[in-house]
Amino acid sequence: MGQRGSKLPEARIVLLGLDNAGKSTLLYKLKHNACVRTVPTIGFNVEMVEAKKNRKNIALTLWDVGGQEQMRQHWKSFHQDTSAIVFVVDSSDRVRLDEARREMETTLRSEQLRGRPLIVLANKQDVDDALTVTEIKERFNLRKICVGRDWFVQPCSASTGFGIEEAFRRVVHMIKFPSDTGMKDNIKETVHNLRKSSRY
Ligand code: G3D
Ligand code: MG
Repeated sequence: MGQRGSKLPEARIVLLGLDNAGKSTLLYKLKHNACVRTVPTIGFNVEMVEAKKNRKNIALTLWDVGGQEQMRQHWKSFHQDTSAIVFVVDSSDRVRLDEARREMETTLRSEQLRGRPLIVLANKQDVDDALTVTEIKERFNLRKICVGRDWFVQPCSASTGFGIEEAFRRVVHMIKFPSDTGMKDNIKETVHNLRKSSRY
């Protein structure tokens, strides 16, 4: 397994979803248990959190990738060595649900993400009339598009913290570690490649 400065087995988790879905709010809620005022993410944020899997400590590297249209072409740069995909949906935004579904479908077609577990976070459940988990499962046709991988939909609110711990317990439970040989220390490498391939 990959070992970084922390000397813990490490798994890379990628947070994807449209801009405004709540990815950065979620990341900082999880990392600092704080409600951080976010600005649209230009590029990405990355944080490491520790967790326990099978009674062993592990480190999760969480990549929060900007969701604006011009950033989505770079999402695939984050696919390599990813142990699980967390796709954040703004459940209160019915207008952009189809756009979110299309982006999720594109993501799931990635060869590098084949068989990786998918955790869909039905975020913003604190908003009145937010789509329910059942509605999201149906609108995204998850049963069909997730054939061949484990998947789960977790209702949550990144603002209030509702459902966040459960979501990440689920992520830890579902992740698969890359094989020893396939694992690279790729924070530096990914940053380097992204700088090369984009303007930010
Ligand atoms: P992104 O990183 O996916 O682009 P952000 O999204 O984390 O920047 O959040 C976008 C906006 O949604 C922010 O509001 C943030 O406070 C809000 N938000 C995130 N999660 C929730 C949630 O669970 N419930 C509610 N009600 N709002 C949420 P602003 O107003 O700063 O743009
Ligand atoms: Mg963001």
